Amino acid sequence: MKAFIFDLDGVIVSTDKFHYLAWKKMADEEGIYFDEKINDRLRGVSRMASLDIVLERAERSYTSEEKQNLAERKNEYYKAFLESLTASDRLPYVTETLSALREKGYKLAIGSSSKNTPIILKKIGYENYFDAISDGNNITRSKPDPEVFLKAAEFLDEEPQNCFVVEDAEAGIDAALGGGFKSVGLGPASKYCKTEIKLKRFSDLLNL
Ligand code: B16
Ligand code: MG
Repeated sequence: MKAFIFDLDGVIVSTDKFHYLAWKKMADEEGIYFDEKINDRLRGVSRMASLDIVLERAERSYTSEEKQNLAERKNEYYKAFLESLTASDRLPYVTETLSALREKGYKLAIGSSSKNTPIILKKIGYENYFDAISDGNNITRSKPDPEVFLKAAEFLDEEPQNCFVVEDAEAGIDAALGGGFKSVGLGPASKYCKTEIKLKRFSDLLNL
């Protein structure tokens, strides 16, 4: 194996709580029921596909213009929460494990559905760290489609079968498998039946 492609939210940094709070604020304002269980279904899913899931509980239908406005409003709330992010919000074991993987000679990339990836990486002090970044800004199809990881492999100049994809979301594991990558699951993805390598903590990557 030559490279690791990391999902961002839920793997490198925990921004999922900010996604939850931002969706919750927007949903409350609209009188739409929303809870943490619904939020779990949004992991790794693009902003507009997430909105469709949130609107399943709405009492009326929304025009595409209204949907755009709701998604933008949620994103403004989310970006306000991101302001408080610092390097200390990197998830446990991330900093030392990435350094050790780099020393072992692996290439390191990001494969995230988020269009806010550049802002998040800057806030946590990783803006110039990765060998390649593939995110919501360079894809047309969101996870579970493999496009985001295939682009990351292309940017790294590596074949999918030579790359691990590290994910916390079922949609991300499906994307990794669909693209021919070796799937590694942490958190919720470590309990998913299709995940090939299930890990307890980020530092377990050093034993692969
Ligand atoms: P944005 P990941 C995903 O990031 C999040 O898990 C998901 O909850 C979010 O809806 C998606 O990014 C889009 O984010 O609204 O910032 O473009 O897990 O693929 O790193
Ligand atoms: Mg994720």
